[in-house]
Amino acid sequence: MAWVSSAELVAAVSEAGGLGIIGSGQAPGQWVREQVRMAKRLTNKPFGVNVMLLSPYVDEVMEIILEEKVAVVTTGAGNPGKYVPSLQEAGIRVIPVVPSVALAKRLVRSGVDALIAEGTESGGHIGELTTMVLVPQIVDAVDVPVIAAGGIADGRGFMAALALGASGVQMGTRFMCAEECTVHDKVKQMVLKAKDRDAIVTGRSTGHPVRILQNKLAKRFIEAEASGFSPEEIEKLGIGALRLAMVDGDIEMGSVMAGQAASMVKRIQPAREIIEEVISGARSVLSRMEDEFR
Ligand code: TUI
Repeated sequence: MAWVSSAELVAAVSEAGGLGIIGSGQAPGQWVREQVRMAKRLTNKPFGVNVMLLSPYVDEVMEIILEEKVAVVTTGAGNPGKYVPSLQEAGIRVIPVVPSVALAKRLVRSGVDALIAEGTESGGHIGELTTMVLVPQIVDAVDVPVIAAGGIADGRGFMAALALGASGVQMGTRFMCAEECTVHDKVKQMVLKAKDRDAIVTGRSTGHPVRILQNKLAKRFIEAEASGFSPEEIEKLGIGALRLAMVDGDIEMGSVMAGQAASMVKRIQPAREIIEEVISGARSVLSRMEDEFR
């Protein structure tokens, strides 16, 4: 959620009973420090930072997280094993995103506190497996809490994740249309208009598949891949494109990373209302299930 999940949204989510996570993406350390400090001013509740392990700034971002004593670190796009001991010595909980059982097992051996099992329904950089098959397999393979992510946007998805054995859920796309989310309004409008098949995968040939909403940039990616461009040339198309969409509001040539659940997002509303709707939706599922099994 780089350029999407910043201090205002993070504080609102944590204030409402969730755990807000700052998306640090490829931002320099100083930006991360400012966001952490702003979140601390806006809430006394715990929050986290997501570290994107392909970022050129990963080491300085980790240093700043240690200095600022953030409560929780989640990681994406790689194996965070070498950072686990120093984070944990500082009392920081480490919760990596994993796309496979093999990486889940390896990271549990390195002592992580929990895992996020993220299915291919998610936005941004994705793995191959769906949430439906990934979550139960990781739950069976490890003895730490598993948080489900990918395609979860309401109380039904939340309850489905619990049914698969998850201890909680991570939701990104649904919060793109939170009032407190500082993403450009054109991006929010694009998410609201998205249909079921609009969140497509680009860049498979590069080894870094990325799910984005259909636009001119997505078409360029598809054409470049079909005409046999090299992985380096294809990756070049994406450089700077995330910021271009999320901050500058260029929804044609920018990379509007969003998950398949984009089409389930119906309105702009406060983060607190999103969380309350998910919980009340989950309660309705539970009472319907109880009736069905009586
Ligand atoms: O990281 C994400 N989502 C992201 S990162 C990102 S920036 C980016 N842009 C272009 C190319 C690559 C990254 C945009 N969205 N989600 C968490 C996530 N992590 N999804 C999948 C993974 C993952 C993949 C491979 C985690 C670990 C992994 O390990 C490989 C290994 O080293 O064993």
